[in-house]
Amino acid sequence: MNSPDVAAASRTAVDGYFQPDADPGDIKAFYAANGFLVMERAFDPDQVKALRLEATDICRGRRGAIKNAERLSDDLSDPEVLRRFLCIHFPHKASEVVRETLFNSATLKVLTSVIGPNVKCMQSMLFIKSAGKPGQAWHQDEDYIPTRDRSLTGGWIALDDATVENGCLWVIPGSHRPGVLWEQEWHGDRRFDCSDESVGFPYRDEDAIPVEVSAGSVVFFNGYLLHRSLPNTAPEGTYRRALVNHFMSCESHLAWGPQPDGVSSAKWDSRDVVVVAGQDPYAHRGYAEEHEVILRPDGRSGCLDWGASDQRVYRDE
Ligand SMILES: O=C(O)CCC(=O)C(=O)O
Repeated sequence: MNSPDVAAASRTAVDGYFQPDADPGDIKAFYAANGFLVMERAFDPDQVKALRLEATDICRGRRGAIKNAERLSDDLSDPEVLRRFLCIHFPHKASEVVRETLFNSATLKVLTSVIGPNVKCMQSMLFIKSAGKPGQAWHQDEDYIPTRDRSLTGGWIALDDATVENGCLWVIPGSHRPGVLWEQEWHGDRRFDCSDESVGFPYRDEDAIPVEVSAGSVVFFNGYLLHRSLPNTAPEGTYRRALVNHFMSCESHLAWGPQPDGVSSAKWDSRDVVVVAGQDPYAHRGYAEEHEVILRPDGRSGCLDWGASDQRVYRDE
């Protein structure tokens, strides 16, 4: 990867790398065609530094307990702590520093351009992904977080420069357009974590492009876009940290999380959301806390607890 400044100067909006002063119409047009874009310099170096420090404090349990995580001794060094984590879900519920990222101005500019004026957030994920940690196989986020209007949008904030070597995102441009959720199955591939892999789609791995970005950039991607990440193969002691926030339109119901007893699928609307822009037409329903901060398993031992119904065997077993 080029140095961040050289890379930023040599790119144009044509390849999907935008600056915070970009025209909202250009943002919307590129995203509609490709299903992703990069907003460079959305967060400045001081904000990135603060988020990295916060990430370490979250992993140490200093922002409250993390479900499924062992209690760690204060004697452990930061690298020893970070090495134990791949991904923590819902850090915005524990950390004000993380929660503030939902309201980042460059982020809101993109979200209101590609979703509409009314936007809510339902999820955040903090990826530490230290050297040797796995990636995530091909998937579409709407398989996990369904919206009614295909408005699901990930905002992937790079806390380190993300490169092919350390496991950046890969996307298949335009793969969101058919609006099909492809079948999923267990991959049996040690390069990837416990989540299933999307299969049967009409694209090849060669159609994918790596989205290398410098720290402080945000990769936005549509919930139907096929994307994956590969393992971090960078030297020991390095990280590919990213904070991913997920957003959708306020107009859509959110049938996600524990379905309340006696509520039909059509009426199911999780209220564990944060409105980040505009108006929420369902504000009169109030808001709730349904999810807790939880560690995501990164290997076979945890896969069965993560919703796998079958026996998960790796290809080399
Ligand atoms: O950061 C990664 O390695 C994977 C992130 C991802 O696939 C997602 O947020 O949907």
